[in-house]
Amino acid sequence: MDRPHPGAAVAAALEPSGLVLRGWLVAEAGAEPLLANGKPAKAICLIGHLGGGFWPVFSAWWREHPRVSDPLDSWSKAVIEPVAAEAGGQAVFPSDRPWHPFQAWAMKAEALRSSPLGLLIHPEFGLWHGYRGAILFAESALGDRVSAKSAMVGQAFVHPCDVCSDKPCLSACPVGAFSPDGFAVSNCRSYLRTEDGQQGCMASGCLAREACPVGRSHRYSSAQLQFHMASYS
Ligand code: B12
Ligand code: SF4
Ligand code: SF4
Repeated sequence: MDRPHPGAAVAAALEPSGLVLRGWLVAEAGAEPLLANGKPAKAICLIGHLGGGFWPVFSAWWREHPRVSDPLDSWSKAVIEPVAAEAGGQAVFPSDRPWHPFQAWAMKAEALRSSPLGLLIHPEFGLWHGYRGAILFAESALGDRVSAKSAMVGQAFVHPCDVCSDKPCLSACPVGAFSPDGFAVSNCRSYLRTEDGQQGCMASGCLAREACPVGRSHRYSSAQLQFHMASYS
């Protein structure tokens, strides 16, 4: 007999952290991530945030652990690893090498699409969301049984960027880092080291991300934006 689906228990266990269960997918045959026992994972449960709801919880934890390295990654592990163990799965994280394809997973779990910036855009939360981990499971039925119910999967989906004729995100970057060839990381990072960059994007967040009109009410706080920019630059 099937064991009870762990989805509801995972979602409930995450609640105090401000993180949310973002969705489920069945691992692609031939591209399954491996479990610690060397066997392929069959179902993947994605965990992340919609808006900055987790920030106050993380900030309080960080004040109590001021010397920890990579604070957001460390907090994510402290939150998600026990939830994964209780659910009978194995936690993996976006910053761990080799990188797991979190964005490719997310496009299957939630039917999201890529924006011209490389970030996935959510119809309600815009560019203001991200991923903090995933739980891998050995049983494919878990993914099947929930992905069929996932809110956006299989429904008519209007990609916000398709109906955004002006695309202000593409003209907002002071060094034109976004082009059809991709994201010029070195142009961006060099600019961030200048006086203008320190007072602009480093202080108030990536101007290209800021220019997007979708989901603006879910924009991160200044403290969160500064934290992400400092970790990225
Ligand atoms: C390497 C990396 C970067 C690199 C290079 C990005 C690149 N050119 O590919 C750098 C350091 C530049 C970067 C920057 C940022 N990143 Co980044 N990054 C990653 C990381 C760790 C690996 C990406 C990867 O190669 N995966 C392996 C391939 C096989 O997986 P994939 O899903 O199939 O690959 C997709 C991406 O590579 C994507 N992609 C291609 N070009 C670009 C360009 C950018 C800017 C991004 C974000 C993605 C992207 O397209 C692929 C197909 O979907 C992921 C986490 C992860 N494990 O995926 C985060 C991730 C993609 N990054 C993320 C974010 C938020 C950012 C930043 C906004 C951080 C910040 N400042 O807040 C910045 C954006 C730049 C800016 N100006 O602010 C988020 C995206 C969330 C979302 N809404 O989609 C992720 C998923 C991390 C997370 N914890 O959620 N990032
Ligand atoms: S500004 Fe328009 S094109 Fe750019 S990310 Fe937002 S919706 Fe998409
Ligand atoms: S952080 Fe600033 S320089 Fe870098 S891509 Fe965004 S707008 Fe351009």
